[in-house]
Amino acid sequence: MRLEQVGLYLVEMPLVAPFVTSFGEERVRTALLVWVRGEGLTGWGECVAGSGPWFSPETVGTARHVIADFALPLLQGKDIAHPQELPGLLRPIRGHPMAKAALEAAVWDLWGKMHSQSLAQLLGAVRDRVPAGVSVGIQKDISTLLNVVGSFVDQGYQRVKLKTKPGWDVEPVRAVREKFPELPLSVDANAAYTPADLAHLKELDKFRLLMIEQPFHYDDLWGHARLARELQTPVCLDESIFSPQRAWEALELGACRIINVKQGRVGGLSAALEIHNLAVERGVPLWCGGMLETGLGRALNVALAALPGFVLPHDISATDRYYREDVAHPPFKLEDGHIRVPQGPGLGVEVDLERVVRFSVACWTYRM
Ligand code: NPQ
Ligand code: MG
Repeated sequence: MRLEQVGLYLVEMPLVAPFVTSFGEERVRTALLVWVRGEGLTGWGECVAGSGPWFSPETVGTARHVIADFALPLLQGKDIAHPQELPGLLRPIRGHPMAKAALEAAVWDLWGKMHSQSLAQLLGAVRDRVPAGVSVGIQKDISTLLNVVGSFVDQGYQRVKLKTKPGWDVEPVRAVREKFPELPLSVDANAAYTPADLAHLKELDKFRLLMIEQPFHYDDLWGHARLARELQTPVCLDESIFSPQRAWEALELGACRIINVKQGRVGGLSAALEIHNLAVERGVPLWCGGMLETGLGRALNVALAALPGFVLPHDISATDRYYREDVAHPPFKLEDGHIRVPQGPGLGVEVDLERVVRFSVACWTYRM
């Protein structure tokens, strides 16, 4: 396949409620949507980078720059035989996994449409629905938290993840555990602790958590390995795993027992498949993380989560957990605590161009 035209939309999607983590508060999700045109069809992808370098070093601005000025020239005039050729073609670019992943995602969607195959089928999915979990931001007080968690439990979410930070950890977790004794529960600190917090983190061991996600700095594999030896609660890594190589190193070091896979963070679907195969080989449980994606990124996550190695509930929620109006149709709904895997060609969702344009603050088009 030859790409004839590529385009980007920078969109600002209002969230139904502010989302607060240890790295900040988001009221609007700024996202970069990518389309690729070739063979008379259009494929779509979403870059998971945010407005600022808070979760990851990349931003929507660095991603646009790297895609437009470095990635597209590397793809110019290339006859792409399969989407899995993208990582090789983009290899000269160091870093920038989210920028590369967005282009790869759009090429997978185009490829699926060309061959009338769903992304789930192309990846080797073994499920037609995936268990939905929900990530609950930091709240203003514990009684608000209990109400928010209760509402998600009533909706059928199968696992609740509490965002934590120093000063919002043991007490909120204790309160939720007391009110919901059987709820599958985890915590995610987004790198807010340091190894000096070891004794404090050990207090979390008594709440039967499924895991503690990314307590330390993303660059600190060694610190996580030492923590993992001291805690009973399994350590899960998110920000630290930005490539298949890093996943292998983390497992070799014993830095985690569980991996949160986000295809954008690890450099694309091909890289995610590589991590998946490594994890299956080693018996390491995986789940699919979330980045407040629009319906485009959400559809891709659902397809990935349908692979055999994804065995824990995901940060894949219904569309209405984040957005009132999404750029893709139909919205994802919770059915018996699960999200159904799209069956149509490629991502299996319809892009609503009117909404893309309405939410966009800038767009760019490139002739290849
Ligand atoms: C996590 N996601 O697992 C991330 C963190 C996160 C669902 O908890 C803009 C860009 C907003 C990136 C909000 C969830 C974000 C973001 C949260 C990442 O760590
Ligand atoms: Mg996380």
